[in-house]
Amino acid sequence: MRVIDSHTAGEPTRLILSGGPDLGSGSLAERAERLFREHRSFCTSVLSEPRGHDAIVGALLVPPTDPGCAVGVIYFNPVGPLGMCGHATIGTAVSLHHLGRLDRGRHHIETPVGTVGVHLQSANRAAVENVESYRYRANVVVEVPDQGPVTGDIAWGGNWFFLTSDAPAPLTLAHIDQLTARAVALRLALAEQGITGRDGAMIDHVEYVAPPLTSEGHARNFVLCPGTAYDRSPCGTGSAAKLACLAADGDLAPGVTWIQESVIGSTYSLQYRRGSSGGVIATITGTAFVTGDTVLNFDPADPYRAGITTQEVF
Ligand code: PYC
Repeated sequence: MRVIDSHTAGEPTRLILSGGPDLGSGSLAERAERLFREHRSFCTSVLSEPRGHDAIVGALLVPPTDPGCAVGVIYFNPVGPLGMCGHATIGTAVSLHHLGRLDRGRHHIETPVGTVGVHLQSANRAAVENVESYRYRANVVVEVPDQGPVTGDIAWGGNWFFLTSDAPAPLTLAHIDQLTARAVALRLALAEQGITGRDGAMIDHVEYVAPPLTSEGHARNFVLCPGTAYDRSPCGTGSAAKLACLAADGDLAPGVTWIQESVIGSTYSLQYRRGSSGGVIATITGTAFVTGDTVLNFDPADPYRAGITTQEVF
């Protein structure tokens, strides 16, 4: 199986070029669902140890249903499919350019939650025009065991997020273990208390937000992804969800630049325009680098060929 590895603002993407399962026809949402239902060991074998680690996001190239799209992509991490993925879209565009398969300029990419725009500005920099994002509920209080009440907003940015400024520790690498443990407990409490996204959708990302630590940043975040890995980048879909909340509060006007810092200090530059359904269309600009062009081997005799994993979403 040939893969191209990259990182976007520190967050890794593994683009699968060949050797993936045949997902048949249907919408990308149907094919993404089929990927995890019928080919789970493929997902864990490609992403989990010993070939990978929990933070890697897979990007499986599939034929798009819309002939106007350059490619279709299904994003997934070791515990399940993602709707959209900002960092992996930037990584995919940069990796396809590295292979000579995508020219600089504007393209469309089909994802399970809709078509996004990609403007490949240079060999390493791309701007993603995301699906429409919106705040679903504001000032939601969740009772978290050993933490007390935590207040936050629920927003859609291509995945579901609970965003809160009730961070348990400074958003720095020195506090990763504490941030992760608290965010996992918060996500579990959301599920146990029936607090969901629209139509009962599970909230699988938790985003702590705090003031920036650099002079150019506007805010810093820590984002827990499905499973227990945190996003090394500022999380493209999480940053879009943040912009939807800022727009809903009247705290950021369309077209104004927002610099979002991640917990490792990497940044995305964002702006938004109004969407047709009352939300925002965020543009997420970031930088990616190709780190490997690899052939993965799967030896039938290898007891760990399907990866080492016990993790469920929680
Ligand atoms: O960049 O949208 C993102 C993302 C989601 C999960 C990991 N990265």
